[in-house]
Amino acid sequence: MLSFAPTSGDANAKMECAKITSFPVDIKVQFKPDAKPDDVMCFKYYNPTEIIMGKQMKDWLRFSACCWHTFRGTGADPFGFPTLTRPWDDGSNTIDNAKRRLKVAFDFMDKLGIKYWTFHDRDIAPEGDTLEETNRCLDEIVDYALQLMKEKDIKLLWNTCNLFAHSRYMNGASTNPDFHVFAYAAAQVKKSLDIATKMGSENFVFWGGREGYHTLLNTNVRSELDQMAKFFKMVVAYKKKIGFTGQLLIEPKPKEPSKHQYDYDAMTVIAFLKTYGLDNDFKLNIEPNHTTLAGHCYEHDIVMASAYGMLGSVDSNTGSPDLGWDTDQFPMDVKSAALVMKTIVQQGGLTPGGLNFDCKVRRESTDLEDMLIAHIGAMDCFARGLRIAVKIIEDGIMDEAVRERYSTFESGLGAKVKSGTASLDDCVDFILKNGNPKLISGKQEKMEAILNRYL
Ligand code: XLS
Ligand code: CA
Ligand code: CA
Repeated sequence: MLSFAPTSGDANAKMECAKITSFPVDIKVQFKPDAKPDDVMCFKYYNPTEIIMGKQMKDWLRFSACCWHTFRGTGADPFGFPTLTRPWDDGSNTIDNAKRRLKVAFDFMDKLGIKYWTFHDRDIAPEGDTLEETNRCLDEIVDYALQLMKEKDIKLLWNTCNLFAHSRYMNGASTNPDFHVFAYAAAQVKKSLDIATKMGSENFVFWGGREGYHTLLNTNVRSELDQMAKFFKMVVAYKKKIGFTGQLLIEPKPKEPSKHQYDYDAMTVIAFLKTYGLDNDFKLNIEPNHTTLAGHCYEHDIVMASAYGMLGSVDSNTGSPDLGWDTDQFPMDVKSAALVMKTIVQQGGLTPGGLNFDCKVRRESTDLEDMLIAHIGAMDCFARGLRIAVKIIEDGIMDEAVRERYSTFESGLGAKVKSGTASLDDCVDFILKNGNPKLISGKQEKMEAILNRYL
């Protein structure tokens, strides 16, 4: 979600801000495999150029920092004022402030060795009173961002449109019952696709926070889903028209801010894409924080999307499964990271997608160094996850156990069923000949115990 820095009326503070053009912690984060546990300003597991399973670690992991949380987050929540004041941000809605923020952001990524970034159109540039004025601001900032990208050799993993914060989108964007709002959203997306093309973005994301409903009493769900599909068809046509080569991605989320969101989870989105004939044009950007919000385990949507060849990218964060809302925390759980990386490695990587840190430091994490520690910790967690995943894959014990579990579909009538050439009558004959099936243990505890040996 977008949040905005506090406005500072203090003229001296504003002048001090204006002088800051780099992230004010002097560091270039290094790989130190022998680091002690409390040395958290270095990587213990992430060694970007080390070759693992035929690829450099940085190419398996493709880390990206996000603008909205990391550089627009203020720590404000529905019950409390901002706690995170950043010395480079004067809180003004000006181009100068937007440029300075971006300059510091690129310096921050450079210090971490992060080679990709992501943004919403409205995080990086001020919104004006009209579409034309807003687009002018955006153009100026995009040109500036292109300079910074070149200077620091940082690429755009994806950009996206904020189609949820402005009051015009309170009833949705493409699913809005009012065509006027649909058209505004389309105009906004067109501009962002032009920007994506100009910036060489490798992907483009749609997250439909208000594409859903609060009550079915005022909602025609079929009309709204048909509208969303038409909107995406227009996007595909425009993508072809301008020659944008990036991957289009949809990001599932079950709820928040809407009570029910149409892009509920991976399988819902895949079914939507297949229903409307859009499945060759889109893949999924999976955020595990949203997966747990949908009532699944952390890696569920990553595994489901990958199983159908639809895993495009990952918003690498976590929620607190004991809560019912979207906390966007930094991913620090090694076991989850290992399971995610196992799926990613087994599908051959995420390119052109990546691991985007759609995460915010806690409201209480008020030191500037917390921003660095959070990213370093999350990068190292996924690097360790990658190392563990590769070991599990190379040993093959767990995959062999799963293969063996389905082996009765590899020969005889099982194989005929698998190839689609068997009938119900064949199955009856099989049972008459072979009698009742035996109970075969699922071996859950054995699998859990084996996994623990790798962690
Ligand atoms: C919100 C989403 C959002 C998308 C991009 O919950 O995670 O930030 O990733 O609009
Ligand atoms: Ca996200
Ligand atoms: Ca989220």
